Amino acid sequence: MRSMKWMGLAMAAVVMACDDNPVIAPAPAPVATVYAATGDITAKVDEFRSALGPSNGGTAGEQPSGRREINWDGAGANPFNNRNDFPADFFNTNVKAGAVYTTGGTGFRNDSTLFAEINPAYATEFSFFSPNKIFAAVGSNRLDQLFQVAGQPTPAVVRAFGVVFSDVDLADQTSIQLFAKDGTALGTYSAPVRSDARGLSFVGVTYTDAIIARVRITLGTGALGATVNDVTAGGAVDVVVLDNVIYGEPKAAF
Ligand SMILES: [Ca+2]
Ligand SMILES: [Ca+2]
Ligand SMILES: [Ca+2]
Repeated sequence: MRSMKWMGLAMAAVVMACDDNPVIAPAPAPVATVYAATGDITAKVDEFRSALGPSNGGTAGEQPSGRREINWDGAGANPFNNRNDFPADFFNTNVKAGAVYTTGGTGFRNDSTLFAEINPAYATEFSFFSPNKIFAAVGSNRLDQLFQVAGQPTPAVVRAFGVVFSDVDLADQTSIQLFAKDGTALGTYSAPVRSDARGLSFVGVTYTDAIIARVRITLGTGALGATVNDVTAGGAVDVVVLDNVIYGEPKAAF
């Protein structure tokens, strides 16, 4: 069976060669559309939202189109705020938005104090996009977002992903890296360096089809810490945190 298949391919190649068209082109790589902004990022974030469609909020079940968005600000998260044990699956159990997180660190923190309880100096570095909670991994500057059908444990894929970051000081250190469901890396997209007093940056990517199964979010060059100061505050680490996470409707990944 296998050899017959090969013969068939060989014959096809000969036929194509006779046709003056000897090159069998591989399938083209998916084309990404990138949205990036720093300074006043509102218009670019709105443009990205519009490209994805209306918000499906915390509606359970796979919706035909639209987007999901996590702003970390809802009252439902209050019991977990300003602690280092924010539930990794909060945004597909408590709130059915199809997002789960992993990290090589020790946990996650949803923070209403600009992380001042970790390090008082952070309050002058960080700001929020949506008032007033912001988010980071604990013990690591990396976290991965995986997708599930909203309210279900079914693995899912999305066609778009974007993040608002706070206090990106160094170029090409804060990024989103996208992976397909077979683990193939689709691309890495850096957030622009901050450019105004508020210090927010945005980067987002859309594809035509839902092909993103996992996103690695890298926040600057090191984890937050009581003795870890930012590069613009006399320290050696570019500390960065995130606010709004915006992504396409999670579709069951068969
Ligand atoms: Ca927020
Ligand atoms: Ca800074
Ligand atoms: Ca920084």
